[in-house]
Amino acid sequence: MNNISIMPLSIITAICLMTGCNNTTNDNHKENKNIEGFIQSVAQEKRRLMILEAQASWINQNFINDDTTSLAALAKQKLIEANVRFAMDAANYDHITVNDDQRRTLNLLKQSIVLPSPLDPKKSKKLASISTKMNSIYGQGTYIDKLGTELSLGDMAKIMAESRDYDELVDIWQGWRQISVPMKPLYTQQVSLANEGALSLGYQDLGVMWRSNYDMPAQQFSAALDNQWLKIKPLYDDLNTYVKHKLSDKYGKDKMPIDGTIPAHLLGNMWAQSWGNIYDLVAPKNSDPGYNLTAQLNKHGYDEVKMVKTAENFFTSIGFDPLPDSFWQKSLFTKPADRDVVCHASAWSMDGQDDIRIKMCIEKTGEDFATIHHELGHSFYQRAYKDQPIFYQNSANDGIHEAIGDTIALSITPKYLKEIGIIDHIPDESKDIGLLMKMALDKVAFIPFGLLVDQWRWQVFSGEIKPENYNKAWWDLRKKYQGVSAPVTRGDNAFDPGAKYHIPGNTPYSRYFLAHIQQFEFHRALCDIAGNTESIHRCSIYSSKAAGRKLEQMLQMGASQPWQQAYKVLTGSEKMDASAILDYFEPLHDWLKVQNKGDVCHF
Ligand code: X8Z
Ligand code: ZN
Repeated sequence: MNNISIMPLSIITAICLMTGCNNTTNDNHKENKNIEGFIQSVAQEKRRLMILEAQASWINQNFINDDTTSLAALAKQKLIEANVRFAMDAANYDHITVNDDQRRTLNLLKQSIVLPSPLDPKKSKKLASISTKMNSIYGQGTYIDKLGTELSLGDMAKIMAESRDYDELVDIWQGWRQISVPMKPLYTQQVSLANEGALSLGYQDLGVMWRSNYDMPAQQFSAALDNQWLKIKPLYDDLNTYVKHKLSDKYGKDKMPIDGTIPAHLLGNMWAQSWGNIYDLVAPKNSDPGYNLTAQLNKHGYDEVKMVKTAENFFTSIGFDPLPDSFWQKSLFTKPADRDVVCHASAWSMDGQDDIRIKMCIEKTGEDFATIHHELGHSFYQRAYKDQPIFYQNSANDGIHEAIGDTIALSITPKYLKEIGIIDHIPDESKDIGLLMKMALDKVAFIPFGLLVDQWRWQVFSGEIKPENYNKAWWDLRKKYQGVSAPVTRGDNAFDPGAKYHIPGNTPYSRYFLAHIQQFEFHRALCDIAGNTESIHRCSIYSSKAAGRKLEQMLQMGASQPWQQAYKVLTGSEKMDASAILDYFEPLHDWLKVQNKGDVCHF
């Protein structure tokens, strides 16, 4: 390692074997000095490389072209190589007595690399270049439809949300999936290189490495996810059955047989991952809340900046400091007309300090209003932990990072919308089933998708799914967990997982599964602190300083302690608990069972 001036522990051990090394007090003191020196030099080097990588990647994703892709790949390569070296050096301290804090830092250094490369610089260069290239392919992806119109992903997302024309939806659905065909050989190569990297760090494969990042053995983590899913499955199954009947009414039994799987293009979303956009097709009679958030935002003249300002105002109402000026100057809120950008919403901390930004091609819809809150959850988290050492500048587990903004968005209730002037009347309780239905289409429908993406990836990394079966295995899992199927036969070269941002983007996905359960726990805990007396789905923590203080207390801990401790600060418990989401949706679940008249799930 270039600028780290410690003696590798392997050498210390060898010298001790020769000399006896019986002066333990002195040795422990020396080791401690060594470890502190090691940690500090790593912190310095890591910060330097992370800033360079963030800058190169920001520019690349805001101005995608061959040059920026190549520069971003270089910066990524340097960071990955350094992270792998840090992890290997950290392993040298495995059998040395260090304090708890130092042990946690060393463990984080060894575990939290998303894409480990082999040590060979040729291979690490290849890995960084493949991964940056796939990101750019995704960001530049478009589809030219039958009329010759070039459609961006945003254009297509709008059609998927709004069109009720079966054939048009099929066309758009398959059109977007053409962008991922060239990714398949790249992805296959990437799996093999990253697996080699994981192996050199002592993990069986990359999936095991990803699963080892949750303050529990990797095996236990997979079991914990399955366990949570089994609790939520009965609610999901009843929602799926109800939706299937409604789609059958709309499109006919030939297109949507009630004993079949749901064709993936009918659910209002490009990936069939959240279904809120087909609320109009499934809205419960007599219990519709009577307003449409998208329409209300437009009616009140909300533009992109006003939408972000309104979300910021929620956070400041509960006691967080406003976002810095640089956030407003440097963020990207609208899709530029003149260049390719990666539009998928993301939140960035450029320097681990105050330079925080979001990048999002905002559409003026209720859906994007919620996503803005999601992104600001990341931003306020990043700010809250900025005084932690660099190793702890992260969430307690990755699900929690994803859950914070969503937790706040659960407080976008009719009462809150009236308070800020977006709606005029609060619908009475007889309309709650409609509100819960809309929320369930977004949140409950997502849960099996949140689980299956990494089920697929873990099996790909372990070799259980071979490249020739990548696509078939993807659809097998879609069927098994979601009861969703491809609307048309997929070609031999199709690589449908690649058409989902997080596959070329290499973002682990279990985090969203966790977040969709955790956010209901956090919401319940914060509503208790805020003194809520209404049903949990009617609670908004808007303006509750007490709730904000408790939330901030957890956020400030960053990753300094096992996630169970952070959890305890907010929820009083060290365990994930699906009862919060089940309680939230209990009235809807009871209602669904009556509607389904005992019809069970058929997929
Ligand atoms: O990717 C995201 C966020 C950025 S972290 C917009 N989400 C997942 C997705 O879009 O697939 C939020 C929900 C799930
Ligand atoms: Zn996120």
